[in-house]
Amino acid sequence: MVKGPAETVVRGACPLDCPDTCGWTVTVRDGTAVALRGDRDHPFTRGALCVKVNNYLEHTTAPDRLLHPLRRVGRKGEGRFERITWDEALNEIAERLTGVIDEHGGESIWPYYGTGTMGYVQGLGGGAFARFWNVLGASRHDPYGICSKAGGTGLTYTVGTSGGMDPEEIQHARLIMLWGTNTLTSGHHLWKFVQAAQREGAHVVAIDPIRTRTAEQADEHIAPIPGTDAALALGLLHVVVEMGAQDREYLAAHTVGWDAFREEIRQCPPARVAAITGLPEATIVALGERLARTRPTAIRATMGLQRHAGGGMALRTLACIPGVTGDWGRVGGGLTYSTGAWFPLNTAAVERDDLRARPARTLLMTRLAEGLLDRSDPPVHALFVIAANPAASVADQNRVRRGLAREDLFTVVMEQFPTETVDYADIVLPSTMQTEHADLHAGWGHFYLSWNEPAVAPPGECLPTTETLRRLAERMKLDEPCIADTDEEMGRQLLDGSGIDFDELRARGWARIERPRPFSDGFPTPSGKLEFTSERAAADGHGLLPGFTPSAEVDDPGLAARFPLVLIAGASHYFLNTVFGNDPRQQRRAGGPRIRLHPTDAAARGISDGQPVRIFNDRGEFTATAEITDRVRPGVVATTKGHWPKLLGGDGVNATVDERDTDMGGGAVFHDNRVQVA
Ligand SMILES: Nc1nc2c(c(=O)[nH]1)N[C@H]1C(S)=C(S)[C@@H](COP(=O)(O)OP(=O)(O)OC[C@H]3O[C@@H](n4cnc5c(=O)[nH]c(N)nc54)[C@H](O)[C@@H]3O)O[C@H]1N2
Ligand SMILES: Nc1nc2c(c(=O)[nH]1)N[C@H]1C(S)=C(S)[C@@H](COP(=O)(O)OP(=O)(O)OC[C@H]3O[C@@H](n4cnc5c(=O)[nH]c(N)nc54)[C@H](O)[C@@H]3O)O[C@H]1N2
Ligand SMILES: [Mo]
Repeated sequence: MVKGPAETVVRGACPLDCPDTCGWTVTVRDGTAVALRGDRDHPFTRGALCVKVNNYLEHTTAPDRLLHPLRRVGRKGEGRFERITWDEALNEIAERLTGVIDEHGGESIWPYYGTGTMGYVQGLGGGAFARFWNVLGASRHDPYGICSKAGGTGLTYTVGTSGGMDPEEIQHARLIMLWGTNTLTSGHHLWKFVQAAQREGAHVVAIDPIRTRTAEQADEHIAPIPGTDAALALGLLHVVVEMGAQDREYLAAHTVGWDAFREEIRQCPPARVAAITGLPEATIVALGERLARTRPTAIRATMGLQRHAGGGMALRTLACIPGVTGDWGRVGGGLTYSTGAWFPLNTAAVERDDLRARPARTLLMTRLAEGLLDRSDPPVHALFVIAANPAASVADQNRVRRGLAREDLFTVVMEQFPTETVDYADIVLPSTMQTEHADLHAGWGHFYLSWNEPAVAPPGECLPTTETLRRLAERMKLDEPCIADTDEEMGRQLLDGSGIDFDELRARGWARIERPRPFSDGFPTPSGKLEFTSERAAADGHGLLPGFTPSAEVDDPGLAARFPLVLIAGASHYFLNTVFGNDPRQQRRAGGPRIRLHPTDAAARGISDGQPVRIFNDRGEFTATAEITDRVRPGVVATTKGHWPKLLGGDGVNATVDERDTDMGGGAVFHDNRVQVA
């Protein structure tokens, strides 16, 4: 699109791991990006960005941006480097990787990618990265457990997929339950659909142990003990069934196992659920009655409530609610978690599993410490990190650091900024940012695909992941032709068979995926129906029926005696995971790490507002400023992810989090964590 003589407007999309995947436009004058705005034409994000990404252009020119390849000269973790050329960097990497493969086999390489970019060409989709490592026979990497996999797995037992209702339909709901989700912070574009429903008289309930800014804007806030949501769901259904408000027609036509599940519900009267959840019985009864009366009811759940030992089961049970009320069958009813599963992308064509000579093990993003310190089948000898900052974002930070500090480990980190993780690299490669490379994105909070067209040339010597791997493949004499594919070719491959035209997508910037309303064409389960009883879950060891699986640490009385406070560390309003943690403007807005304590917990410890405190358990500790507030329940304390420990001169919140799996999908347990504060 031409604007003035020397001014063009280039369409793109935000690459960050937020459900909204905003459409944006970049105004370029004489080769320089001069403005970045929300794309007004994008049907879901409608021209608005967020308090973080509004300043994305400034972030691309930040003084600490990595612009050249570097080689470590100091100790691992120290962050001292010398500048080298791309030739030197690629030669050294090629030589070291070849050596590792010859000596220990391909599986001793761990290609480690995170959520820095959600792009299917450059990043999380695996994309070009996957095909390169498939050719080399490296270990496989699973990044999903750190974020959403527990809940996704639980949902899949009940409804066959983690993709639920179209979030836009929330505007038609009359009861909206924002369940373990902080919409106004972690994906605010949904809010206008919530407000549209409110204008039509909808009642909005936030279910969150913390009175977040979202809970504050809701009509009602219910604060259960963390990790007890499945019990609450069963208690609400108890009220519905007592009132005879279950949808008998829907149950008969579209579900299996209702009789058995109804028995499970009978075991959970509100009085019992009140004792488990720490909620007044009357609150449970009142919400249950409202649920019984209000059609359609929409549940918005995201990742917060599944970062617990019972997180998979929690989502499995929540997905049953619209089955009992029949709301899955009504426009504006159902549950939405992550829409990602609905996108008809041909990821296989880009990842190219067929290039593997033999099967390989899968290493979990969440288990970096174990992978580096304990695995011997074979040990990991080379780690290649892109779009991840595990030294800050992964559980058990102290052990992660010990693993990264191993002298016999060869580590490459491809990054935009000198993160905590970069400090442990042998070789650092400077990465392009979103305005400088091409990519394809699928939202996970709506039904729109985006194409991100590069707007400007990269600064310094920055390269995209794709180009880096093409050049590395040349050095390593990999003759597999597809490795030379261009970014555009991979974009086209991803759309192959999707019914979406690449050139149209590119011209408009976004495209809605065409599909029937979920689940008007049946549930993608083995029975084709919603499965209250799931043979698959039973076979996987999770029981035939949904139910309530207690948290591990929250529910451990022995541990509670030593560490009486449950710590929740959710999304920060001002950072996106650890992205922007180095941005002075965002640091100022965030105001340093804080820990929210209830007045009774503060008083019991003699802690006053604004005081620096230590938050610790057997795994580690970090420091934060005490904020005394009734936004948290007694016994619950809250902080956020996102701060860079290295800039604060200590450890971060993840020093206290255990490297332990949730019940399903190998998820991380960030909010199932007991600490003491002093
Ligand atoms: N501004 C901003 N936006 C983000 C991110 C960010 O870092 N900053 N991160 C992005 C990413 S990677 C993701 S995965 C999403 C995550 O988005 P969310 O799912 O919103 O993630 P959290 O902030 O972890 O948790 C949401 C809420 O769940 C609550 N919670 C914790 N435990 C429980 C529980 O047991 N039961 C209930 N009912 N509630 C509980 C927390 O108090 C929190 O307010 O957001 C994305 N958006
Ligand atoms: N305590 C606690 N910890 C958590 C969570 C929590 O709720 N509580 N949430 C977890 C969740 S949901 C997630 S998703 C993870 C996220 O954990 P990570 O996936 O490690 O994400 P980030 O920490 O944001 O690090 C991403 C890095 O990628 C870089 N990057 C961005 N774009 C690109 C690119 O195009 N190329 C390259 N090479 N690099 C790029 C950024 O500069 C940034 O340093 O954190 C988890 N950690
Ligand atoms: Mo995430």
